[in-house]
Amino acid sequence: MSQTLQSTPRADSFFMPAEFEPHAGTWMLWPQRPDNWRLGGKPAQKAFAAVASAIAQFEPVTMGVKTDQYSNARQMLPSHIRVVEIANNDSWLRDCGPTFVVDGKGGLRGVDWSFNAWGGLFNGLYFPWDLDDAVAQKVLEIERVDRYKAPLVLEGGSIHVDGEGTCITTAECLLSPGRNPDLSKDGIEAHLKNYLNVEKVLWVPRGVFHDETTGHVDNILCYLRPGVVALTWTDDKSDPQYERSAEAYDYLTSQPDAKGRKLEVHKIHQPNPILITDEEAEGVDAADGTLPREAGDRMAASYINFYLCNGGAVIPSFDDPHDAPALETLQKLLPDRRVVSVPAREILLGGGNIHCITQQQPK
Ligand code: KQY
Repeated sequence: MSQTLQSTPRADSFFMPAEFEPHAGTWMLWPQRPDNWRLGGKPAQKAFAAVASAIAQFEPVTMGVKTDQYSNARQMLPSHIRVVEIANNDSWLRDCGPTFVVDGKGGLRGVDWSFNAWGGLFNGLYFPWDLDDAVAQKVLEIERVDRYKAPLVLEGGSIHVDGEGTCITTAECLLSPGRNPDLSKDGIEAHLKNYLNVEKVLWVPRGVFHDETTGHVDNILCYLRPGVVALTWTDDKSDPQYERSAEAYDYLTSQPDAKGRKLEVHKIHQPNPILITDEEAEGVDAADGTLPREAGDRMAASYINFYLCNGGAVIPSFDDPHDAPALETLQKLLPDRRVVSVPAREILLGGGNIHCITQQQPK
């Protein structure tokens, strides 16, 4: 059974381990909503199935799916991927799922944040989001894991931790008015410290240009190991991403982490600008209250939005000249992992990427 605890992970000596630590498995959700995914989600379903299969080479994968897509998902996914019915509004398990915490002695619990579709009625991406908001609790119940209900609107894609006391987030996202308008920066930081059990929060100013999440950290940078970070980059000073990445680089290289280390920051050049085509835009249903997809809009493409799994790393590719150098550099930076790439344009067209659709359950 799973019960809701009244304390905090910090009070109970539980903490969020880094993604690069061993996993028991990965959670995902199946895409289908036609006002976000073109052609009723069919191309995205193939891309999600490819991501799930790539991860399943390294660790068990569970796919949550709405009732009406159960049969289709079951047939499209190999039998070693577990498929369970979980109602949802869309397919971003990173953001609506739980953040698992451990005690280092075999104990596992989960933090259930409040989810409001990346900004609620202020600038959220769809309405309603009630089914998404219930996903974390359902995952924890399936796993019989006790739950902390955190008094904070937060998505998993807005935090990265090193498992050694440091959390990195962006001010653009966590201080945006659509999430926790009644909390000060100090108040938000106090919740991060209590629910992730970290000592230090690093506030990178902004995320990736035109990111519809209001600048999630998981699209601009990620931890490779303690003290070592990869950052999306462009050498083109006229690109709106240049200033964002440069300020992140300056910030990260000037702030010691919780252990007093100066971060080592590796630049990964972004793909050339990726714009939505006429055909892609035409395939998405218009719906009141959902962010429209317009032809010519630039998507927030970044190789950083990848997923670390047991002995592996699953990296997005975009059919772009920067794909091969990104893969090669990440393979060199992750020598103990097998780096594999999965074509991810169809995931990007939904507004995120491989990291956004996955959530690790630690061992
Ligand atoms: O990037 C993410 N973490 C999620 C993006 C959600 C986009 C919804 N259209």
